[in-house]
Amino acid sequence: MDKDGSKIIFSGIQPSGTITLGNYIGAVRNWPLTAKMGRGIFSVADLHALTVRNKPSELRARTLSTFAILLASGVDPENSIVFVQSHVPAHAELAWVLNCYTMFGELGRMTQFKDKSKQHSENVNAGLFTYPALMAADILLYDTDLVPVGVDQKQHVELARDIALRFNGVYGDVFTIPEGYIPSFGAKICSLTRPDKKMSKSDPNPKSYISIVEDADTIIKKFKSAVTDSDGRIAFSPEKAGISNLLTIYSTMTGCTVEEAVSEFEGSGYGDFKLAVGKAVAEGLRPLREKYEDLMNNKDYLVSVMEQGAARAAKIADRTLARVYKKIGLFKG
Ligand code: ATP
Ligand code: LTN
Repeated sequence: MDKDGSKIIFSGIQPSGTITLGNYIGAVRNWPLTAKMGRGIFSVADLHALTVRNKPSELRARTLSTFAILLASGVDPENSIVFVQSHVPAHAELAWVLNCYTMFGELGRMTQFKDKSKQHSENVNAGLFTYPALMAADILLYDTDLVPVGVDQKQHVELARDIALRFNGVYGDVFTIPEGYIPSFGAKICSLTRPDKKMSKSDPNPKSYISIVEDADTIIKKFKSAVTDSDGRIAFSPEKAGISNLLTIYSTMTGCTVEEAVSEFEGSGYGDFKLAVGKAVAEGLRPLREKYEDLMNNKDYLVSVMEQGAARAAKIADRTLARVYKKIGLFKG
């Protein structure tokens, strides 16, 4: 909660690749909307992206472009705080403290850790394991009430709650207990090539995801080749993962319900349906793409927003960190 009683909304996104339609529908699109419920604080989680090996120049470039995408998606730096995680040292500092209040067993149960350690079996580093403690630090530094995320991050937000409750149990009411804010629809957009898997920006197959800033022709082409099934019916059901995913995407991008989408395409072939979804997405993302291109041509502006955001975030975060250090007994002369 903010000093004036308004709700604090915090979320983050890793600059681990190009922002996908899944990231947009499941999370980023909801950030400016939830920010209207109180005060929004949003971060490009570059420290989290270090759990896999990056080319330094690429990580730097992706951090800038992810930041631009947040602004292009409607996050307003006047009303919200937008910043890069590593620009506010309190995140790494609180993460260390929280590591000492997070159990080995809890971290080992995290699905993302299990999945990613299979995906990167050559580099199962300690950062990958303690990733949720850094995410808890991100959230708890700002007295966050709500955390808008896709469904895959629900477990991490719940762990942040558990860590906060454990800490408060020892030291009193130090942290606000956060809650996840998961959209009732579109919280898991699936891969276009493997509709049983979530769409992921670090997927090695670029046909599996839509980057929200790619050109209209590429978007339409990817939808045309999306994997579906062979029974030819347009219906929403668990056995029809590919078609259901496309219906979800269509309805979230156009604002209609799934039922309306199903009746709109009743009797159509898969080819026409996929083309219509592709066009709706390409068209729906057009304003975002144009704003993004403008912003990327104005790097000085982006850097100045980043600096302002970091200064505003640090003011809040440093206060929380000082409160924590005092409570746990770190000496200050
Ligand atoms: P990576 O592939 O590097 O793990 P990612 O695509 O899963 O990345 P994150 O940075 O981990 O993206 O997630 C950013 C936000 O987007 C989170 O709130 C997450 O829940 C949400 N999100 C990610 N993928 C999807 C998806 N396929 N559908 C809905 N929401 C998603
Ligand atoms: N781990 C998140 C990104 C993230 C985040 C956060 C989300 C980093 N810090 C704080 C919500 C709150 C992910 O999506 N992989």
